Amino acid sequence: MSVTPLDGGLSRHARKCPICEAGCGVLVTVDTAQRKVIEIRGDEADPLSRGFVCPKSQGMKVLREDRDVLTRPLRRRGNDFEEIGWDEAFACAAERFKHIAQQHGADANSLYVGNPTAHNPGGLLYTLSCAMALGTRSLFSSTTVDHMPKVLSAGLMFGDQSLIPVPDLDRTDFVLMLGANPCISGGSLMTAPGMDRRIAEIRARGGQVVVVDPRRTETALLASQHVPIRPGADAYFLLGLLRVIFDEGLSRLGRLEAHLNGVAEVAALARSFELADVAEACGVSAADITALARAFAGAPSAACYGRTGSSQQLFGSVTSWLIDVLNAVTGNLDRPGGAMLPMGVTPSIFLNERYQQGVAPHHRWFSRVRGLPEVAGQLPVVAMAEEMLTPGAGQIRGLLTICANPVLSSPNGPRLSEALQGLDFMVACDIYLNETSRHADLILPGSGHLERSDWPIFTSTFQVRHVAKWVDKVFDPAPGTKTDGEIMLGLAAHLAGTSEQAMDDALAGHFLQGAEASGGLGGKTAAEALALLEAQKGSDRIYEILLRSHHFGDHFGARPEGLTLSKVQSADHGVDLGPLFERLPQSLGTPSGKVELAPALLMQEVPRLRAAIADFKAPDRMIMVGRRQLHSINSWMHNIRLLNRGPDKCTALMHPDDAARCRVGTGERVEITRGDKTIVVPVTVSDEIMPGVISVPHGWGHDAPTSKLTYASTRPGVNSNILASEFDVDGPSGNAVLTGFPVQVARAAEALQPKAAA
Ligand SMILES: Nc1nc2c(c(=O)[nH]1)N[C@H]1C(S)=C(S)[C@@H](COP(=O)(O)OP(=O)(O)OC[C@H]3O[C@@H](n4cnc5c(=O)[nH]c(N)nc54)[C@H](O)[C@@H]3O)O[C@H]1N2
Ligand SMILES: Nc1nc2c(c(=O)[nH]1)N[C@H]1C(S)=C(S)[C@@H](COP(=O)(O)OP(=O)(O)OC[C@H]3O[C@@H](n4cnc5c(=O)[nH]c(N)nc54)[C@H](O)[C@@H]3O)O[C@H]1N2
Ligand code: SF4
Ligand SMILES: [Mo]
Repeated sequence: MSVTPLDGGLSRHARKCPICEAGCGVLVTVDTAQRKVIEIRGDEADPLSRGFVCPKSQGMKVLREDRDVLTRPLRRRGNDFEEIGWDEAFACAAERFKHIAQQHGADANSLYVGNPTAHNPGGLLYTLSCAMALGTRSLFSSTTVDHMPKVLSAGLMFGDQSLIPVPDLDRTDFVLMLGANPCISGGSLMTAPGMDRRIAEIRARGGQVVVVDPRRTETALLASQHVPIRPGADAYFLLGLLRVIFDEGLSRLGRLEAHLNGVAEVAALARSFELADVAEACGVSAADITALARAFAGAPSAACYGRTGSSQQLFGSVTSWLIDVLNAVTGNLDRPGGAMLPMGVTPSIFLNERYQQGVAPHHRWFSRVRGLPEVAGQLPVVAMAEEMLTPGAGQIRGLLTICANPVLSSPNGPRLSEALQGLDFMVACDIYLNETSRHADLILPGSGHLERSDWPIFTSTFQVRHVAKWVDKVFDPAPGTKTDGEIMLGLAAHLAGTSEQAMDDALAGHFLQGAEASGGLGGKTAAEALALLEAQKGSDRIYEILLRSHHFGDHFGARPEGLTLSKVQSADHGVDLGPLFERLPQSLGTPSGKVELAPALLMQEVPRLRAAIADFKAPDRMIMVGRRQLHSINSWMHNIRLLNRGPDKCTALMHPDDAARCRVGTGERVEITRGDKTIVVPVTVSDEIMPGVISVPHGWGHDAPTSKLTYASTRPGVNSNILASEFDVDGPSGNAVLTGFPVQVARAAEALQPKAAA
């Protein structure tokens, strides 16, 4: 097992860090009797992270020491909160949600699933139970401020939203990276911890890494080349690359040639844009685009990869799509060293819909007020406030959040704050009383990260190498506390009016039936397989079902060499199952059975793209982008002094030319204005950002009056999303536009203090 006894009552536990998608292997030394963490360091033996960790790994220790972290359920009492018991909390929540549903219909209750849920197996699984028990279509998640464009384009191109191509980093000769900074972010939709080392390895074997980003990022500094690009203009850049590739006859369809639909259409599309025009729009010269196209197409293998910067923009869906068109037409889709489709040790269980009887898993219904589209069963977060504030049939009156802080993470937080305040009832499953949870009637805090078992529930299908890993809890939950999984299961059971065991069995049964239908039970029935399970309940039982019935599993005895729960549990640092392998055309879910390179829904965006080119060519204002920071994640971890000391981190990066024009220097403040909204932020002057662009990190603005973030509130920063507009969306996916919008920047009047956040 993954525990090593040490002297002095200490023991060392192999774990995975639960903070971000990288999921680095860590060794955690603890004093079990004292329930104290002594040390956390990287696990050299982890096949994916090979010893790498970032400073946030210390979160598992320091969060335990943060007195603001909640441990007991809280119920609103006037402007304050009081502690209550779990049973009372569940009963109250169920009664209020049921009352809303009875009065106004099931859709009047809503659910918002935030980012840390993705690294929290119990939390995510039993949130699905809650969603089923609520029976609402008012489902939201951070996906629509993040990667919904990629989910949509994967669904359209491959017929399965979970088939998101990942660069085969260990074998590639060329990576073209758009709008990603994995050396800080840890990598996203690409589980590849330790990117510094991986980039060095690619370069050491003669390969190239090219980073396309308005900022000379930490990743760009390690890359072979940095290409500054005008924010929001990636689609033009990609069209330029494609134009050169088709004009110069560099396209190679390769193994998948007979399985690609729409090659002629995308060639015609690329040729309908002039290279000089797209070059001017994106700010990358025609000569540079030409050289990059030749290098990409000519490399023995290459992968184009885009992340949040390419997704949270006005043409996020088109950009996400064209990235994989580029991979496909250069023969790099689904080939070693190219952009591959990880099988996953467990299948994707969230955002994983396929076409069913020809019906696409998107645009099946639309939001009530603005008619924004559903994708993957979810409505866009940008519609949430108006659905709560606009009276009429279908108005949202109840909300359950888990691991979410949309008041800071989504556009126009102040309006969302107002909407949350007006709800009939709100429950927040969160460890802090913060900008969002302060609006709740009940706050239900989950116990610490080390008090739950863990496995990569969300990232298994994004790993650059197949690795099975399951880690045990280190501490038993303290008396009177519950894990997020237990909280969501308890809530779901109360909502459904059944026992937790029955609710848990129902979810296990759901996955067993799915496995039976897909042939993963080795000919056994769901009931027979259930009897063979080693884990008797909870999220580990579901892990076992998913593991054993999927590709690498033992199919419940039918393939004895395959993985079982105990085999994975006995591998301290994870089971290395080797490199990615080809999956197409077998895995396609499109009605045609082919890769669709020119989906109609995305081709319809072309006129809009063409019309917008003039705006990009002649920007008359500064353009705003975001910036992730090593020591925090989105809107949280700012309350931890150890991670958030030193100079102010919430600063606007400006190029020296722009700073000179505005007459500001480092440390002085600018007003950044968009329409009737203004924020005031101190400046950091640096030529790492390209001229004309200003970068402000998101997730700050911890000065809400009734939150309890003792340290963070002493250095609150400003909520940059006050300037993001809920009316700015990527049409096909409904994703928020968080990068690449125009703002006005001026030196702040001396008397101005930073403006309050939501
Ligand atoms: N301007 C701008 N805005 C952005 C982005 C951007 O790049 N620019 N990025 C967007 C992206 S990609 C994302 S994913 C979203 C994220 O946005 P959200 O998912 O809405 O929020 P987070 O900031 O991740 O907040 C996580 C919440 O979970 C709580 N929490 C942390 N750990 C646990 C736990 O173990 N259990 C429980 N119960 N609660 C926990 C924290 O206290 C916090 O309240 O932000 C988006 N917003
Ligand atoms: N330390 C830390 N790690 C994190 C997070 C965090 O907040 N902090 N958040 C986690 C989450 S939720 C996610 S989704 C991932 C995100 O992972 P990444 O997407 O790798 O993270 P970012 O650092 O936001 O990288 C986006 C880059 O896009 C650039 N950019 C902005 N606009 C454009 C544009 O229009 N075009 C191009 N080409 N580039 C553009 C930005 O300058 C930035 O460098 O990170 C995760 N990891
Ligand atoms: S990159 Fe940092 S935060 Fe992310 S999993 Fe690794 S150690 Fe944890
Ligand atoms: Mo994200």
